[in-house]
Amino acid sequence: MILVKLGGSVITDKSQYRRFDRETAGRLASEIAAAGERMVLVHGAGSFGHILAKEHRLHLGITEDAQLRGAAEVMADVRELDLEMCRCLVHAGLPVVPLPPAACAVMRDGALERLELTTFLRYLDLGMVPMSFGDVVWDEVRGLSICSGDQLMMALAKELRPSRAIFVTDVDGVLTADPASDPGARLIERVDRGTLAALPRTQRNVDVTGSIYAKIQYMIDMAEVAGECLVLNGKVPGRLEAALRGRKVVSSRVVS
Ligand code: IP8
Repeated sequence: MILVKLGGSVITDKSQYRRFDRETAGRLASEIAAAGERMVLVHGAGSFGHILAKEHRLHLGITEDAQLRGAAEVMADVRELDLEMCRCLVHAGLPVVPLPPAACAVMRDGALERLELTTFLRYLDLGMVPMSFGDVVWDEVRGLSICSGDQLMMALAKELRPSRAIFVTDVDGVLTADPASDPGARLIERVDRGTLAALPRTQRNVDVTGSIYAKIQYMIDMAEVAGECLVLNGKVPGRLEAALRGRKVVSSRVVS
């Protein structure tokens, strides 16, 4: 079984509110369908989630009623993105089933406390492809929290023990620097805890679900429970499909 996260940076234009990248998403859907593997999918929120979530400070918990309206807007937006992604996958011939975290997860002080895995397994066993996504979820302490696609990946990997976990992003993998400010940024082919400590602390957009360092930390933890953990560039045609088929591609391999 393979776990795949389609990052928000690859299926949306993160600089423009609610801008879906239909061309890339459609091509990735075809690559996923062509690989024909048993899979669970997760996608990020990109510009359908992070911009408004930050504006309404949803990542800090609920302290005023007005935030509830903001939360509802974000939830509606990420569901629209999910619907777009589902349509691309169905069009490519994949029997995808959307599983929104707000209906099958519980958070505790920002951490993903519980995820209803039975639901994922039932659809997976039926031959369908469960797909979840970054969402706003009920939190026992904060009222509401942001549940990221990375938190979902970790929870799914712990239980499902995938042979491979693939993070699809808009760069070749984990780089030595931010390519937007440093054209000399190089790909790090093997990422471990030491790599994380050595990375420079400068970056462009810090999401409501944390920096690139937090994301790499999740991947390193995931490498303990997945056979192999890869980060690759979904903007380059063919890379995801090749990786799904077990071929060697330009990517970072994350190890624990
Ligand atoms: O894009 C964030 O999920 P991510 C979810 O996987 C929201 O970090 C609602 C911003």
